[in-house]
Amino acid sequence: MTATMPARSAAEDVARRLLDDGYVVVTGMLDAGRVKAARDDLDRVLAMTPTGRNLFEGYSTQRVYALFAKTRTFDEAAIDPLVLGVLDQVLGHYQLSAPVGIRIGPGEKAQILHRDDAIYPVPEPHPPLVVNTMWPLDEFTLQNGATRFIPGSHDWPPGRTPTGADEIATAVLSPGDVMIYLGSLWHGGGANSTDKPRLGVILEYAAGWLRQQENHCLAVPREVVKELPERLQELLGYNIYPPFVGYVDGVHPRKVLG
Ligand SMILES: O=C(O)CCC(=O)C(=O)O
Repeated sequence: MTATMPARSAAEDVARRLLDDGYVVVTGMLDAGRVKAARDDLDRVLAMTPTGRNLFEGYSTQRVYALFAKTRTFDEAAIDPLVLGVLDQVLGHYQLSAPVGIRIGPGEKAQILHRDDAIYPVPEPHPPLVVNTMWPLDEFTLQNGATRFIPGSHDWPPGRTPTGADEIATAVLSPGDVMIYLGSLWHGGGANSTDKPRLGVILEYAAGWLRQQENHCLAVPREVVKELPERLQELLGYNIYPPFVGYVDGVHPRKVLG
């Protein structure tokens, strides 16, 4: 059982729990209507989405990349005030890095445990660089591929790696919850031994001075971006890291949106 906090919690309290434990689960973030709308729309997208190309993606798992080009159902979640309040405290200046819908299919094996921030060649220990959010759209259970993670592993000394199954916890979550976890927390998708897929969406954020994992300025058509809330435009990359990292022809990138 994973300890939880309610959606009415103060961002400072959620951020403290995140920094202390490496993860925090907040309940009641999406109501049933929003969960259903997101599921239905992602089902439409998933009907056109191939399965993974390697063990990390999972050969029985589908991944919806370029998420904000394909569905409008996570626009609000991406700029949820509580989530952004937590990110303000933990990352300071940040952007969306990897927003991905992940449907783990029946028979999928457990994904290798990893740290999301390990893709950046920054020597350890370092301040938080990456914060991920997992939004389950199905019940996440031990059997159907709930995210696995190692509590406290965000604080491990440099070079320590996972050693055994006994240290791994399972994120048993319900649709409407969000699990927020540091990029330094060891985690991975679970094995799905049921006959039904498990759907969740990760919205991963990274410090504003890093390169985003997905190049949203190319992945999301500009005509689509123009219609989005300004904060979401900024998070997709139409922003600068002060004083001017990310400029376009000498000006702020929001100017290209007109
Ligand atoms: O699907 C999950 O539960 C986690 C997936 C994950 O960590 C990843 O693909 O990087």
